[in-house]
Amino acid sequence: MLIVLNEDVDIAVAAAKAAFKRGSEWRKLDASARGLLLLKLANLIQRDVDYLSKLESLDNGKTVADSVFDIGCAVDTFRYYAGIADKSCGRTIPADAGLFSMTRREPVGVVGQIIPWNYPILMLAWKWAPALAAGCTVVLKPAELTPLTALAVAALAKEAGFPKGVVNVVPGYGPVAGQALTLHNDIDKIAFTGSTVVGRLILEGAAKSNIKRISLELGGKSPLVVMNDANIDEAVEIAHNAIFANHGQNCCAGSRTFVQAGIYDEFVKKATQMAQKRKVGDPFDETTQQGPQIGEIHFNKVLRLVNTGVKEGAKLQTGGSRIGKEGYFIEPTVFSDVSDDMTIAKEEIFGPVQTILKFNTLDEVIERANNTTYGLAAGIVTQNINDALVFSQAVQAGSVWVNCYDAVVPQAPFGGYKQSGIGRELGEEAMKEYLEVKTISIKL
Ligand code: TAP
Repeated sequence: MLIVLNEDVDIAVAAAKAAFKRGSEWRKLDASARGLLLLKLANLIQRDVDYLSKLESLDNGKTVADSVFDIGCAVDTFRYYAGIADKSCGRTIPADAGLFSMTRREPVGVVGQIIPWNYPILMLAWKWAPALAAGCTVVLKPAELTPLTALAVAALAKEAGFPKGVVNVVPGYGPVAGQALTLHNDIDKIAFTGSTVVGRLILEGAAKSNIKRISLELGGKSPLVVMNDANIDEAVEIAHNAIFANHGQNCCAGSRTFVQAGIYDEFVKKATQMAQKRKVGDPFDETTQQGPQIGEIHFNKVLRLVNTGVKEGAKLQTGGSRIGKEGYFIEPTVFSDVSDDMTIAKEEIFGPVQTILKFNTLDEVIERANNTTYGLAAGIVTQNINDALVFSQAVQAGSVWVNCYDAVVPQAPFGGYKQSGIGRELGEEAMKEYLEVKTISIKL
């Protein structure tokens, strides 16, 4: 049933607007005091990790161990932004015409934040921490499939002492609550993570309303390149985790595994064996590595793409089917003999499906790696620093990992080239996404 939530959105936006008003308790706080509030929130999340991780797994289906890991990353993110809240400096500028010119960085204002279901608490942290450090107020719409931990963390924000109206959560459906935020004239910026299709709608909404600022973190079809000189066991493990982590429901998943011809057959054999060992089942069982996919629609999409892979001639090495009759469990799946024109090499599957492609030279693989509308991440496994640097410079991706994958940390920016997004999350770059630059010039 669709519940019309525009009224709720209006109430939340009005609260956020009032909290942002000049002279409000929030606006009067020193930047360092905002940092202290973020630190308190981080500590409260850490205090409640047991409860929050179980709630996250109940809602999302990821293993409790994965939830605990995500929450640790969320805590680190809040702590990082707590530390830089009061380090956002302007400049003095050697301006013409005898002017004394300087810049100030000021919060954008009321921010609408729309997040997906794959990392609920972590995406919340990536959105709230830089926005609040910058001095904005926020209205968050969590994914309708996973709203529970956002509500629990909002209660912790209250306990931490954030003033009334600074932090707001409005659960609701995307085309209703999400769209209402996107079109709202009192929202100064939307930060969005999710599909490229909805990212486009967000841009349209901004254009149709008040030209609000936009940052987008969208999909990917990220290449992971394994060179002949790689330690094959390490490479197989890196590639396995790059695609199977979080059930493959990961925007920067290494979803095109390019392996050089000299080690291709051995790599496929070992990758298949590793996938077969992956334990799928109850997320609350400590030995489980992979729980169910998020829901029926997504589960069917993954299986449909697997069938397309078979029909288009890729070689199914293992997996490819549902496990059991209940729940949305999918066998860890490995395809070899995948070519660039196949649907499974082009479309984001967002599931536990590894596609292994063969290449001969570095120049060839760079060309093929870049032959996509996406550009979120890329990786290379090699012992040759030259090859690693040539690839890192040539590949069109916001993050490049050498001899590792998915190494995302709060200090370093993350985001997409091309249709994988606009703007950056994490690091100082993310805070800039929530700040306007004001130039003040004084005639001397
Ligand atoms: P989206 O549909 O993009 O959902 C992401 C968020 O946007 C959710 O909160 C969603 O609300 C909301 N939304 C949906 N329609 C909207 C609209 N018209 N206006 C404003 N907000 C709207 O992604 P999904 O359905 O969760 O997954 C679809 C595909 O997106 C996946 O298969 C995957 O390829 C990709 N995806 C990418 C990422 C990342 S991290 N880049 C994350 C998740 C999914 P609801 O709660 O109602 O859906």
